[in-house]
Amino acid sequence: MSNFKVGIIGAGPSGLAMLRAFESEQKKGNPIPEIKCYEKQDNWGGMWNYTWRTGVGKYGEPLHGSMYKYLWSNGPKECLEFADYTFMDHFKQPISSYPPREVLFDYIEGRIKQSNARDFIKFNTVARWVDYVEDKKQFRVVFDDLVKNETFEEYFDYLVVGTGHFSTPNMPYFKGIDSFPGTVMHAHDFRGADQFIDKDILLIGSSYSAEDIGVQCFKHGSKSVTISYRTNPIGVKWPQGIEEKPLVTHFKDNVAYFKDGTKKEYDAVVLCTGYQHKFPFLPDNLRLKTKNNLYPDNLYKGVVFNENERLLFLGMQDQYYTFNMFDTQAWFARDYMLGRISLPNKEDRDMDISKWVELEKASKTGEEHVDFQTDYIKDLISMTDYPTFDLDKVASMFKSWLNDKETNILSYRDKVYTSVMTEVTAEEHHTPWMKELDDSLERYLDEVGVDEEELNK
Ligand code: FAD
Ligand code: NA7
Repeated sequence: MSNFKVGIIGAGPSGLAMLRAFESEQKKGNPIPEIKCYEKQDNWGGMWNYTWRTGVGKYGEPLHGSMYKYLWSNGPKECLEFADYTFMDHFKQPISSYPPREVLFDYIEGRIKQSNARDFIKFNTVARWVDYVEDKKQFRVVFDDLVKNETFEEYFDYLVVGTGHFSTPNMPYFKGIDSFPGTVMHAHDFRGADQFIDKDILLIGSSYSAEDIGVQCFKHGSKSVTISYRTNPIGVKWPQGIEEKPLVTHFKDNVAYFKDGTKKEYDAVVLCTGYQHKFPFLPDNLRLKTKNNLYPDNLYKGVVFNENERLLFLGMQDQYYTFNMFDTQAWFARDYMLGRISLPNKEDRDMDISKWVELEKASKTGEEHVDFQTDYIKDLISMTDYPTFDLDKVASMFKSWLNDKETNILSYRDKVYTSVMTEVTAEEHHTPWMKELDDSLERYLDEVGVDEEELNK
């Protein structure tokens, strides 16, 4: 064992990628440091670990989960596939390109279950506070064991933060919303469309959450869906029943007034206004301060905190790529901690960061953003032994996906893509997505779809 100690906060896909990276090193017979991972929920999987709860969890902690029932992957699974554990490795048969949440959870869990990673994770344990102890060159981390209701501390030479950034809502105020008589919630608390059946629903925001919650509510039977945008509309061809309007100016009772002078009555408002990067356990000098960007400032290679290079962050970017990007970051983080990758001096790191930040600023379209993140991952992969894969092909799948959504937002999930890892083409799901109301793993793997009569309705 290498004689240093690594603390990982969070056992979502990013934290698990870190554990996997060290495991792959250990399997080669190489020494690894002492590792401990702390997770505030009672299971791994991060966002993919669905909870019915809202507000606070069992132990009174702010609830992490923002996922909801009937959530299906919003991008092709072929774009997020692990290079070292493919969908074929896990399911042993081709599956569709857009699986539901439970299926993706199963896949994430399948890889990590192959190792003894669970032994390294302490669940129901929340990181409360971190100090950097300069003379020891270590982090002192204060944790709460939520089950025992006990506080304890640990020291680490490196600290890896993988706590996600789609959990703490950004909740803007709109004049008059305080007296809106119906439901008002943030997307973080949305748990499924059931309560919005036959309702007129207003979604504020024009990104992934607004698009997906809007389409789900339409699918499950909302009377009407309005999506209100601040800067740009989503701009796809919407079916009758979903419309986009410019920003709400104010509310009066149950009526929303919009910038274009129109107004409409609503039963419910869902704020799909994004999330804050929030690290209540980090002091000011160790805190990453960023909006939801493709290249957060102050992170060298998107991972190493530039003010204290023993503090690492995983998964803090806005995401086209997800699971495989977290892997490439974790492999980079591992090799850096093992001393195989040396850091340039701070001035050169600043220059490297600025280069990426400027490149992001210059990229405007969805396609350019895909290219940006692809180049970022290529850069990371070139530095480690993470199995390389055809990133240009993945980028072109992302671009087709963007196009598929524009062509038909209701059926893009019926498309199939080919894995660059296995060259296996996905199987069409047995039921068109718009007709599939059951998102369980059991139903998904069932070979029988809805009957013809249902389909033709
Ligand atoms: P998370 O998954 O958020 O995990 C962070 C973990 O850290 C959690 O388990 C949390 O409990 C733990 N934690 C937080 N604070 C503490 C603390 N103080 N102490 C201890 N533990 C702590 N991605 C896709 O690829 N496809 C999709 O279709 C998709 N849909 C999404 C839909 C929604 C509604 C949301 C919110 C996200 C979606 N994502 C999707 C993105 C998703 O966030 C990533 O796939 C992935 O879960 C990010 O992994 P992570 O480990 O970085 O963060
Ligand atoms: P995003 O992608 O960060 O988008 C946030 C959206 O909220 C975006 O359209 C913003 O508009 C809008 N926003 C933010 N503040 C306001 C205010 N004050 N008024 C109106 N609109 C506002 O978050 P999402 O929740 O959509 O997606 C996050 C993840 O969840 C994603 O990875 C998914 O997979 C699921 P802007 O364009 O900035 O004007």
